[in-house]
Amino acid sequence: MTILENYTQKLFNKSIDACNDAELYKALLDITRDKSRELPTHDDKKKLYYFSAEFLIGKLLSNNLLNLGIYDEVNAELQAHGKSIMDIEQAENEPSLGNGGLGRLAACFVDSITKLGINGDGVGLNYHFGLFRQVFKDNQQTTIPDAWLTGDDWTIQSKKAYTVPFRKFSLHSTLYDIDVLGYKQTKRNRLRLFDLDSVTSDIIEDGISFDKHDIEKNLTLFLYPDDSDHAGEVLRIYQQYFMVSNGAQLILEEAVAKGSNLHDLADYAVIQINDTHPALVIPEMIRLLGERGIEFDEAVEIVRSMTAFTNHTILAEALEKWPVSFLEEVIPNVMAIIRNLDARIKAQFPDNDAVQIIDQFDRVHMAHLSIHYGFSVNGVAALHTDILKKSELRAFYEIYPEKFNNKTNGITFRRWIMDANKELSDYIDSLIGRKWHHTAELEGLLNYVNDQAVLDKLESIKFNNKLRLKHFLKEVQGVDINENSIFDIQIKRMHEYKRQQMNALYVINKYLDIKAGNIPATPLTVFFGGKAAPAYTIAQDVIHLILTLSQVIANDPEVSPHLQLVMIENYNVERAQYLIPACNISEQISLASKEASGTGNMKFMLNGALTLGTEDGANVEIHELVGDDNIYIFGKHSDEIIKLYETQGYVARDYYEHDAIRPLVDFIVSDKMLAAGNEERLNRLHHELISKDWFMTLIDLEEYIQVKEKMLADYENRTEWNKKALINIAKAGFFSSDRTIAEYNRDIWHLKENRVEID
Ligand code: OAK
Repeated sequence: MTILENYTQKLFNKSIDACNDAELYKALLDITRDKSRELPTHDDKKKLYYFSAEFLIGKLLSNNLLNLGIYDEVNAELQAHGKSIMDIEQAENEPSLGNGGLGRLAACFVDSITKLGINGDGVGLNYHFGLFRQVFKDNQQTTIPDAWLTGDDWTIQSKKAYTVPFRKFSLHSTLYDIDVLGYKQTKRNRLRLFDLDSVTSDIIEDGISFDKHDIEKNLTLFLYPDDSDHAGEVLRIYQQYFMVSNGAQLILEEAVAKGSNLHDLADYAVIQINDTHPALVIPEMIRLLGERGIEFDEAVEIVRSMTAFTNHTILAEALEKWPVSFLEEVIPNVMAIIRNLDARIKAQFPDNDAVQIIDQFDRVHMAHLSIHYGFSVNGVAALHTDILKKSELRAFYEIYPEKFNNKTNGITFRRWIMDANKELSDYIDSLIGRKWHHTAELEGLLNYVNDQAVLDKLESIKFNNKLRLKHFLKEVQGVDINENSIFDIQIKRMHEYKRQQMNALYVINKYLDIKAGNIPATPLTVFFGGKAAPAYTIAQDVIHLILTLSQVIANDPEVSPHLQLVMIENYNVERAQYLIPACNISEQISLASKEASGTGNMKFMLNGALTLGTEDGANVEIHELVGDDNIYIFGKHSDEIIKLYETQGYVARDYYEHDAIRPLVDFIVSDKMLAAGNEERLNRLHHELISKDWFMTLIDLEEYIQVKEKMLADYENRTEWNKKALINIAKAGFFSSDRTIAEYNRDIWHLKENRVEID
């Protein structure tokens, strides 16, 4: 009897043939969990704790089968019974533990940490309903709870539990672990997700609103609960402190168990904080060391020597600042420690306002706390780190140049090509062997750049992935797409700086162009996907624009054979895994200086899409790697943009007056659009673009249209296009998160790498 039959018999008393997909999923889940548990956890003396509010891990079944090295075997067995892993995986709920880039990066990182054989766990929260599930209604985003925890998931309750003291009460935590497997490794790590037994969905009212005051019942309900009022902000502080206090207690318990006397804690643990959500771990660890008899000054130095901080954004609204009074209300003991830490900085740098922890408005700057009381600060792409040093964090760079370092982001190739694009992955194996599974070295593919058969095969794989996406979208969203069109894709959180609105203006331009009789050589399908924060009105308006425009185009028989606009509902990791392998044009069009890195850009490149982008984030490094001929770059450079912000030199209306721009912007409030859409939303967006346009959509619009047109024309020479695609794949190796993690380890963590390489 095979292992799978063994489990189906044991669980359901059925043969494989007699099981439905949900039963097979359950059997495979149990097999995978049992096999993972047979692997010991890492046990080196020193350990990394990666603290993050988000871990956007995606579905785990295929990924874990792959990492265990049994994917092909299981796949073959299922196929022999007429079953498919892809169908079975539909029974798995995607964990809703993240929002965007920072969370997906954390997921790639724990994969790579384990692949490199590093002793390191992720520390976070077990959100019962995660971010939210996005549902479109009347061409607008609505939000419902994402009930992903069913019992048949990957979380396993641990015996560890701690007490977290707040001002008004204490809470007792429960810990859930999710095993993290490294590709063909012999040891595992874990995600340690803290939770509270008393949390209940009973207090959810309609949609995702709930009683924000009932902390015992709401603490781990949602990721990023609405913080537009006082109760919401205070709840965020409760969540963050609950996460870090539990995490810090876990660190101390594990270190002491391995023989630490606490004075030497930094020999046992290093903490990486993923942006500032976990920054309270600094005062909390100092507090806990104090309780255990360590003097304050020494505790400060211990914590400083073991805490490193990663910055993921320069957007002011995302740089957390908590009013002192809120922290006082929730965690006065911790606030007392922050005051002390602040006083030291005020004494040391009395005239340097830019570096204070508590500012003149009595707000605590979490990034400033993290920089002063950590030993490392890193940005996530070369340009981003440069901007931190030169402008955003310049005052800190002048004090602590040695703390600053760059770690350009990366992605795990296991999920983003081997799993998401198995046909391409297998084809690459047939060309250059399997070594790249471990090294990410793909440059051997360059030998095939003039091999027509290889180029044709790449195109046929792309076509198959388009078909796969077509079937998936038909099933999950009921839309029909044209597999013979060019796929142009922009998938990421909805935000003005990412400029989905600029892409929508391009679509309007194309629509009007087709109406004027200019029929494209090849039809074009433009895809968007992304969630908008519920309190972010303009982002909701942009979703509304896209959905309404999509309807207008679909209902126009002159245009719809040549142009289609699709907004993917509830964009998530699973959907990304279908979209990215099918893509021709990767939209990376943020306002230069604003996208810290981007990681979607890397996934698209690895799957043979060409980038249409600004010189922003990691696009700059992609450009350097592939050269001018294999990327489509447009737009103003970051230094010009930064200057425009400093001098308030951008006036949207000046651009709006251009003949090429005005009709596009005005189309938003045309009769056709108003007939299909919501007047208030469309008018607001129109007004916003003309009179504010904080993220300078219009400044780059004309060049964007020109370069995109050039790209579409270039697509008509398929051999040349496929060459560019091949070069992009071949140059993507640098963006493996194994490389990124090796750099973090070399420069920051200094942990043993116990990787084994079997294939
Ligand atoms: C989320 C919340 C607060 C601060 C930052 C984020 C975030 O997701 N930032 C994104 O991080 C990614 C990983 O480093 C970057 O690739 C994105 O550019 C950045 O927006």
